[in-house]
Amino acid sequence: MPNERPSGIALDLGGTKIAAARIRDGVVIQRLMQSTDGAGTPESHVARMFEMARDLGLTADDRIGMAVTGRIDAAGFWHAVNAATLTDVQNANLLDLAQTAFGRPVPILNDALAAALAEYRFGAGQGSRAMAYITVSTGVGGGIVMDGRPLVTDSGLVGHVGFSTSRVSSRRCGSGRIGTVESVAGGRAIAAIAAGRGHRVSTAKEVFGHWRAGDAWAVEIVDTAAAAIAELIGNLTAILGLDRVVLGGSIGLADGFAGRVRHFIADEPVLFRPEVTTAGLEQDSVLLGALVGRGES
Ligand code: ADP
Ligand code: BMX
Repeated sequence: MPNERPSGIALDLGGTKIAAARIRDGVVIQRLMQSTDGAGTPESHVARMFEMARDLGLTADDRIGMAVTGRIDAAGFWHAVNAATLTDVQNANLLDLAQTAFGRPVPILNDALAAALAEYRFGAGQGSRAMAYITVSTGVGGGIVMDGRPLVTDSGLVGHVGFSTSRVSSRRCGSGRIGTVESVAGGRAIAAIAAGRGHRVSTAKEVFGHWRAGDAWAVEIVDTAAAAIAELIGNLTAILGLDRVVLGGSIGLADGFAGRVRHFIADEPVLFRPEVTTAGLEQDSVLLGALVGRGES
């Protein structure tokens, strides 16, 4: 797999925010951010990303890479798995929409898979033989790289680890599954759990503010999320024989969160405890991965 340091414009559409960046030789030199319209149509999401690329000085020669939350199938169709995150994205021909808007082919990847690829090549995944990247962000997503190769399937569902279940959850999530990791550890879920218990917060970031202040209710919610992620890591290790897990996303990268995940992993037998690190590229993993792609072109 080539370790070329990419240049061009990278787009990262998550459940909460859209990031767009101009990258030169693997370094983000300019970045724009907007909030995601969860009710937007596929066309409107692509139009927003195009405007952001234009604001970064898009030229006809720029290479573009796009990574999005949701499942991308082999034909380049885009589907929200958690239908509550993007309420109007099902079976949309993203490959075609992006190519039409940008006037050139645009490689498209799931956001967590993109980040996994970038971390494997340039970040905290280097040298791993069996690595999972887990994003704890609006949802909980994943990308898996085995012996240097990403796990991919025609459905694009592989790696959607947030939709596996956890002992500490009984909530239904927007995938329709009950007791998922995402329904207890994703940012949307953390905010909804807190609000449902009567706390005056509307985002996970605010819950983390209370957690830092030592408020017992927030400690309980954040620890439950961390325990679910630790359990997920144990489960994935049993299935895939992971030697390393890289945590990303704004919650995965939040100061102290990885420490709580490691605290709960310590309860697992040693065989089920891979090395757990945070993303070496921090918030840039998805952007870099979007641009570098799977490396087959
Ligand atoms: P996206 O899911 O769009 O890729 P993020 O990785 O930023 O975006 O994840 C968004 C979630 O992270 C939201 O639920 C938000 O409230 C939460 N969040 C953002 N910043 C922080 C922070 N510093 N600490 C904890 N949670 C955060
Ligand atoms: C969800 C799922 C994944 C995504 C993950 C992280 C949807 C819309 N998204 O599990 O495809 O990789 O969230 O995405 O079904 P983010 O929005 O939290 O960055």
